[in-house]
Amino acid sequence: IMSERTLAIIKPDAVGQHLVGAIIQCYEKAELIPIGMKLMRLTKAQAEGFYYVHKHRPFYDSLCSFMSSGPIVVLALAGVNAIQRHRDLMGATDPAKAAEGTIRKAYGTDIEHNAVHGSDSPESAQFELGYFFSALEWPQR
Ligand code: IDP
Ligand code: MG
Repeated sequence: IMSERTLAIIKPDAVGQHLVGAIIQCYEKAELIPIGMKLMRLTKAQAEGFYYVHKHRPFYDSLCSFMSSGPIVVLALAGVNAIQRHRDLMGATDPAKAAEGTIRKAYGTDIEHNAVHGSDSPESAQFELGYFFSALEWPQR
């Protein structure tokens, strides 16, 4: 499979615990190379727009409050098979069920406060990258 792009978010729990550097190091060690990166704080409406696919889930309101509760770091990562390899590196949604060596196992707190987000398919990666990055922001490299 060719090099592809995926969207990663270092969530407010992890930024608040000063884990930004440690988590970016995990991406780089896994050859998931940052090609876009920004620190920002979402409004609740912006979080709701990002997670609209979960609109009917019971955890949607709580999730969107959490995601707008503090700063996040949003990254575009590039690499071979980046979407699936990033999901594998993140680990299971619930940190208690995540495998040893994954980011959520190391840095997640609970099923909501689980340190990181990652696109789960080419379709979601396209939507999510476009939600945060404009075409003009990609470096030529
Ligand atoms: P994912 O992040 O592993 O793809 P999703 O099912 O897409 O998991 O859920 C999106 C986010 O919603 C999760 O990362 C987590 O923060 C939160 N979440 C998922 N399931 C629950 C739950 O059962 N209770 C509370 N929060 C949840
Ligand atoms: Mg998901």
